[in-house]
Parts: sequence; C-alpha cells; structure tokens
Amino acid sequence: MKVCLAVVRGEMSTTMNAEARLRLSLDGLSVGDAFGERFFVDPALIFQQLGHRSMPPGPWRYSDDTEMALAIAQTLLECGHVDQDALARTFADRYAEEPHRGYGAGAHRILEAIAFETPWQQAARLVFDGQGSMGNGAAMRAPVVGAWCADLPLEEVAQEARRSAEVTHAHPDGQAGAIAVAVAAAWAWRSRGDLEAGRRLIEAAFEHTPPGETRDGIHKALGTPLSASITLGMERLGNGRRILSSDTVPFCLWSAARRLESFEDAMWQTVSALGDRDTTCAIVGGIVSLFGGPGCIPEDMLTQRETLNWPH
Ligand code: R7I
Ligand code: MG
Repeated sequence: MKVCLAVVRGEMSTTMNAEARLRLSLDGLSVGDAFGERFFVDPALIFQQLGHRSMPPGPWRYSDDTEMALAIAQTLLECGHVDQDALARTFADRYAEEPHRGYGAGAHRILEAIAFETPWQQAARLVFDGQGSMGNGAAMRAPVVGAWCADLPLEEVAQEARRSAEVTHAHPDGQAGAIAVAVAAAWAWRSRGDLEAGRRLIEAAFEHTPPGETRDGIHKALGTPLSASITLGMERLGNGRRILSSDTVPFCLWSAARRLESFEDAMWQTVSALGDRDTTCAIVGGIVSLFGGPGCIPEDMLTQRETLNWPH
C-alpha cells in the first residue's frame, strides 16, 4: 500500500490558504473523475486492469463532474463565496461551450434553460415534476466547496454547500449530498495526519446532513465497518448505479474513510465497485486529496488527466 509519507511524518504545511486547498481538491476530484471515466470507455479491459492495477492508457478526459467543479472554483476565486447568480452563469456558459461532457439528463435541461436566461430558481424546478433533481450532481462537485471553506465552522461549510447545490438541485436530498460531501472534505483537511480519522469523517458528515435518504444512507455507512469488503459496502450503501445522491454519497464517504491515507488505493477500491464510477472517484478523490495534502496524487495519474480548461 502506498502511503503519503508527508502524512505519516506529520510534515504537512499548516499554512495552505483557501486557494491552494481549492486547487489541491480540484486536482483530486478531476483525476478521480477522469480515471473513473476510463472504466466506462472500455468495459472489456475493466477486470483485467482492476486485477493488475494497470493504469488505463491516457489521456484521461474529464467529464461534467470536473466541468461543474471548475465553475464553482472559478466563482469562489472571483467572488470569494458561492455567489449563486454568478455560479449559475458560469455553469451555463461552460455548458454552452462544451455540452458533451456527459451531463445528467435533467442537468442538460436545466443548464440549457439558464443559458437562455431562465432564472436559475425556475430552471432548477423544471425537472422531475417540479420537485427538482436529487441526482448526485450537486455532491460530485462539492469537495471544492469544503476545500475553500475548510477553516470555517462546519455549519458554515454546510450552508455554502447548500448554496452551491441549489442552483441546479432544487430537491432537498440533492442538496443533502452536497452538504455531506463538503463537510467531509473540510473534515479531511482538518484531520490530516490523524490516521484514525476515517470513522469520524463519516460522523461529521452525518451530523451536518439534513434528514432524508442520503442521511439515512450515511447512518448505514456508520454501521458498516471500515474493514468490511468493498463488495459488502457497495451492497449495503449502493455504488451510484441510480445516479442519485442517496445511492452515491454514503458509499463515497465510506470508501474515502477506508483509505484516507492513500489516494491511489482509494481510487482503485472505489472504481472496483463500478456503478457511477466517474462520480464516485471524483467525490472520493476530492476528499482524500485534502487529507493527503500536496504530493499525495501520484504523478503518473496527474499527468494522464487532460489539462484543466479554466482561466485560473
Ligand atoms: O445530478 P446530475 O447533475 O447528475 C450527475 C450525474 C453524474 O454521474 C455525472 O457524471 C453525470 O453522469 O450525471 O443530473 P440529473 O439529471 O439532475 O440527475 C441524474 C439522474 O438522477 C437523472 O437523470 C435521473 O435518472 C435521476 N434523478 C431522479 N430520478 C427520479 N426522481 C434525479 N432526480 C430524480 C428524481 O427526483
Ligand atoms: Mg461525469
């Protein structure tokens, strides 16, 4: 098992600012997204590669998970907080420029409407009979919110995460997934170096997540030993197959908690559950990179990922 040596030696910089944390988490998220996505591209190779842990050939193209995380990162750097109008515009502009990044079915409709000047408050309710989406799309991009806010009280992290989610996910459970993931990401940063932090990360997320199916799933994750097999974890918690917050986020928190100290192990175990593998790997990568700190993402993974297209 490859362990990030900086973590073990306790040499991590304690002075990383919000922007540096944001970039670190964005790298973890986008490498996870692009890595996981490769295991959709060529199903015949999946089991061979998983068995031997042979890295899929590059370049690894990233998907909507990274696109939307980039939009949040852009907004945070330009506005200093989750400015929802600015975020909606950035989501829509990036979507209009590159709509073929594997967006969810509801997301296409919402982003297209925002691009054509429908206020985001209305656009987010255009799907699923006006209830809004409870897809995993607000959670998939939320690690960067946790990274930016990591030195604020967790209640404030949760509030910013909710604001980042509301722009596209009007359903409370879609928002709950973003809250859980952002809190876990902030927690991962704050507990770096503590090799017993895994279970407490899930507890912190549980404590701040509003009631609903996602929170119920996180409760189940708390009752699933971190030593249990990935197969058992996936059977109990889901693997994102339904693309919902509730069948994605609990598994991701559990998988991240299981291997906080090794980005690479975390990626292989998460992708081995298959399911919504770009998104599960994006969420886990965005969290685990904050625990591991600078240098924890193996260079051979980072260099395979397509260059991030954004102005910062
Ligand atoms: O949430 P969202 O942005 O999806 C993100 C996922 C990630 O896996 C990405 O990598 C990309 O593949 O998509 O997009 P939505 O379209 O809002 O939600 C995703 C899916 O969740 C939808 O297409 C539905 O299948 C399902 N879903 C729902 N199903 C029933 N009732 C979301 N909300 C509902 C619902 O209320
Ligand atoms: Mg995707």
